[in-house]
Amino acid sequence: STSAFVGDQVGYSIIGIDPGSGLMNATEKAIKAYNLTSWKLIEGSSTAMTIALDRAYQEGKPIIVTGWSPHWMFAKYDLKYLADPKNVFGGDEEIHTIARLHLQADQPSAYQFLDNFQWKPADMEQVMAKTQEGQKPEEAASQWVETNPDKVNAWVSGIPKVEGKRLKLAYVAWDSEIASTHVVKYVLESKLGYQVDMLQVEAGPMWAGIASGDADAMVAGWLPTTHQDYDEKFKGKFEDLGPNLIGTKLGLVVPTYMNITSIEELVK
Ligand code: PBE
Repeated sequence: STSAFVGDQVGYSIIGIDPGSGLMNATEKAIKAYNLTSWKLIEGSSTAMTIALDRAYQEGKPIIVTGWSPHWMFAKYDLKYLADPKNVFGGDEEIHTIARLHLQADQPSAYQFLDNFQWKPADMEQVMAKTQEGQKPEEAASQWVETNPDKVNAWVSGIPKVEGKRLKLAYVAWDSEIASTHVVKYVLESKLGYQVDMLQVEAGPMWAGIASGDADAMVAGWLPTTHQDYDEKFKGKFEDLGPNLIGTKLGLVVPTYMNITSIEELVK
């Protein structure tokens, strides 16, 4: 019957996140690449997406969302990525730390720590899980830092403490970046003596803010594919300190109870 087709089941809607995120751009590309002409991508936010997912999941209803890893939703629900045979969503992605120009000369201690900062998807997921359970991001971050002294010491050992210095971190309210940015802020403040301001913006302004020097750094640069447009647009106006996390993934995500495995099956 026609009502069995997944498009009819979900109203030809893919639940997206914030416009300007790499994931939304990639999904628009996927809609073209796979010829999903009757489908629409719904703009919203990370929070709205997870609320819609939770609601559908509780009722066992079909839903297609834009998703990424690391993310707490894969621990909370049984989910799967739809296969992406055209590789629109990219392969191995890394999250990079991006600094404004001259940060090394102006703030050597912060720069050195930011350059050292790197962790694993499982680390980030621990912080995200706590936040999801209802802890404030500040508490989840400080708790993680204080219970992982070996990892944290490796980031800060030998770096001179500062006094009376401020630093501005830009970030987007993606669950993964809320976790990482709060951890970095807490380490800068509690271990190195900085006072850190967090500037919450959208993806484009985040990159623009580093390029213009309005913000000092961010730990949310998804490369080489997700933020490729921003990377190219601002080339030469920032310093890439390399990956702080390796092992990410992006794509279209559905509950495992849905009888579908590939984006190609969305074509009627
Ligand atoms: N995300 C999470 C971001 C990067 C971090 C996948 C939602 C994006 O730009 O799409």
